[in-house]
Amino acid sequence: MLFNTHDPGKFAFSKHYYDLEDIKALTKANPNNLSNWGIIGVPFDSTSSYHSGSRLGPIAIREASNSFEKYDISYNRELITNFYDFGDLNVVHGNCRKTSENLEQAVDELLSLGLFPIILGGEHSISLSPLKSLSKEYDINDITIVHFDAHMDMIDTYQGEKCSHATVMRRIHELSPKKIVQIGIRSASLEEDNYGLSNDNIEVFTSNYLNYANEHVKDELASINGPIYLSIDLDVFDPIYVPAVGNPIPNGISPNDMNQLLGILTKKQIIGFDLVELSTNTLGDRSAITAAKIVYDFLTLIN
Ligand SMILES: [Mn+2]
Repeated sequence: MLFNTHDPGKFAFSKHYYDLEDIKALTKANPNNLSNWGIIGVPFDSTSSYHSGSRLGPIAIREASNSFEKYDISYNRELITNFYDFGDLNVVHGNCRKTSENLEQAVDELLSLGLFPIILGGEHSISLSPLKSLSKEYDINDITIVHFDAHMDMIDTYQGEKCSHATVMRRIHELSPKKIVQIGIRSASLEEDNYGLSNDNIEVFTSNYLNYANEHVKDELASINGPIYLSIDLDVFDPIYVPAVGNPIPNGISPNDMNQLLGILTKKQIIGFDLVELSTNTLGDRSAITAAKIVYDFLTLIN
């Protein structure tokens, strides 16, 4: 089966494809063009520890995407980026490692087509696989991870598991990236805080810091050189905007904060992007619409 996925519908404005060779020919003609993207949903939530339900995240995001116009008046831009929605990964519920292996293979296939990955969660454990895939094409020591989250996700083992939504940034840090920049953090264990403080290549901006000293974050993002992997846990938002997440925490960032920072990041060399932890079974709810808008804004701005 293609990408080991099934098809629950497409993200709005996804290009149709009839033949993978057509996609390859198109991306080969523009080898340095960072505007060719492939979407894969990962409906996996087996390591969720509070609100489960993010297995329905990809379907809720796609459904909400149909509420937007192709032209974005606030950016004065049309969504013209070339992207293909390949449906949802066939996950192995209850098995984080096997699901991660399936996802790594699927992202390998995306990269071989010349497409950069957009991964829709699912919970946060899914972020490790795209980075493992990308590190086969890029030097991992050159990649900066920009991580929006209420939580550091730097625990070594959580509930006895190395593969978990709560340990994913620790696993990514162990791959030796250039730097991990964490934005919106307002929940961590002492172990995680100490780990962050004892590693020079982990930069943590707490939620208060973001709210009251926004220029520091903007300057940090503007100064990044080289490839960037972007991981957005939707719990980075204040629950007033995005309540339907696995682990909501008060005092988060606003959609306006995200717009400003996305505007800076999309001028950089982003090579992969994931959006995780949407946990809703209500079509069209505000959390799903905010999630879909981030993907839509990303695709509008990245080209
Ligand atoms: Mn989180």
